[in-house]
Amino acid sequence: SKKPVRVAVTGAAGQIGYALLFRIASGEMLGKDQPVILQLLEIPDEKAQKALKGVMMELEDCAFPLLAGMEAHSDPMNAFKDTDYALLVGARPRGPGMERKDLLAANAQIFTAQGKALDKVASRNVKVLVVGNPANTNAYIAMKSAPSLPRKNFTAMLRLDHNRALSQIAAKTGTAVGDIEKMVVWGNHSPTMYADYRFATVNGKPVKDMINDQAWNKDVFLPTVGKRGAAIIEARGLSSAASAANAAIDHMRDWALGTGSKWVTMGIPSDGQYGIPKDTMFGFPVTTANGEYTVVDGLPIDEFSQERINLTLKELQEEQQGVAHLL
Ligand code: NAX
Repeated sequence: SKKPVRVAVTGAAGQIGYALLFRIASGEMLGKDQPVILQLLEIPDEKAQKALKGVMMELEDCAFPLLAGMEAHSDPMNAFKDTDYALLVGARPRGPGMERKDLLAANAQIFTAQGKALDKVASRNVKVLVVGNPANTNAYIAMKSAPSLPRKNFTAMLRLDHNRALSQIAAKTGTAVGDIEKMVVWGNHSPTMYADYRFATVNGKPVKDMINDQAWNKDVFLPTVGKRGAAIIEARGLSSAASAANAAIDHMRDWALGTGSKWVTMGIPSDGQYGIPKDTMFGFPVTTANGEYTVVDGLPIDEFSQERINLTLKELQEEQQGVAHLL
């Protein structure tokens, strides 16, 4: 049987953690033949550590055959030791009266420390996914704080936006979500993201021809996908957790195991594609194979799309400038 791999998860006692860990341990992320060792990180706070122990008790009680080990940590230098995968879920939420720049600064502190720890102790091939918000900028900070690791190892989660877009298109066109291909979400994981179905097909037929309604795109589809997180909070009284965990599983599984020719969206450091400045952590269409992703390059960008891409890029650049002095 395969040698176990190490999977670090931060914010492990939080709501996304609770929807995520059981699926990793059951093999849904890395395959039903891949044993995993979970290296779980929470803040040193007594309540958080105690809650983490409770989650670990439940993981034990599942008797997952693939769960080869489990550790609780409060220091990233221990949690990230030799880790092959790191899912950075924990982040500082916006508190009452907290300004955007305070939120950025609080998270910059967390992700600088975690980036440095990954740099020192993680596997040199570690695959990092940042879920904690602001996800793109947190991933950017971690990447910049880990200069000895390849830049391409750092990614941000746009997959929830991608999956939300797929479901909206399936509902609109009356088709099966699994038959839709070539969806793209450009930019930041925020309401400025640009979900783009211009290239999407259902069983080979162009989605654009099936919808052919630019007003629906602009006035219904984009706001629905962009504000879906807020709609979930409004309905559930809590932010998206199971769907976020599901997206994290999709992202890591596709990165690790490959998509073939299927397009998926990942937030990755730009190499300059589509005029996005180098290192900007930006949602791009990618395909994956052999543990590596490749940007789907050379797609035509029309005027409307360029405007939307510029808007989400501008927001990301402002976020990055907001933390530049902390790096
Ligand atoms: P919770 O507040 O339920 O859990 C977060 C957990 O992280 C807490 O247990 C907290 O103690 C822990 N934590 C905080 N700082 C930490 C640190 N420095 N090291 C280790 N652990 C730390 O939040 P949850 O609903 O699980 O959401 C987690 C993050 O995901 C939030 O930042 C949230 O905004 C973000 N999301 C990102 C999404 C995306 O698509 N990229 C979608 C869902 C979600 O909103």
